Amino acid sequence: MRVGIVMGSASDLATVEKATAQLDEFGVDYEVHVLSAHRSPHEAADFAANARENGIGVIIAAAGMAAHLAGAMAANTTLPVIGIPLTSNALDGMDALLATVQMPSGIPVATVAIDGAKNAAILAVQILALGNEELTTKINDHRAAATEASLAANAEVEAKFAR
Ligand code: RP5
Repeated sequence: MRVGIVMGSASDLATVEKATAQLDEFGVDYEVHVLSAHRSPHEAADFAANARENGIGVIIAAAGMAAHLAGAMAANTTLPVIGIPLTSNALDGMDALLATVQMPSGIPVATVAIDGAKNAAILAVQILALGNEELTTKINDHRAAATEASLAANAEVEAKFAR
């Protein structure tokens, strides 16, 4: 199954590419689209409604400002939807964070941090890894590497301040 990635504007691409880079690292297939809850609402709804039959297992939706894209995806599919609220000039991403995270009961969006594209990709892979041994191994190896890097940093800092 692929990850379906949508963003509200081509101006969101630089952040979204942190997610695609992470998916490339895992060797997980994806497709990427610019679809807007406000500028192309019908196309966005069609994408979500047809995603499952088009082989998509998880949707990642990135948007800034009045960020309704992830919610619009979730409204039109029962696939898991991960929302990435994006920073914008006026409110530093708080606008998008609240718009993405505050979904009404019954229509969930798993919201990652503001600009948290890398975590969105990791979470998408964790979801796809359910029932997929090869991906489970990759995600566990990735976690082990993060632990190793953190412990190595700890050793370095402890050594620097050792008395
Ligand atoms: C949102 O509005 C997009 O996701 C983008 O983050 C923001 C600004 O879009 P542009 O005016 O740069 O196209 O819908």
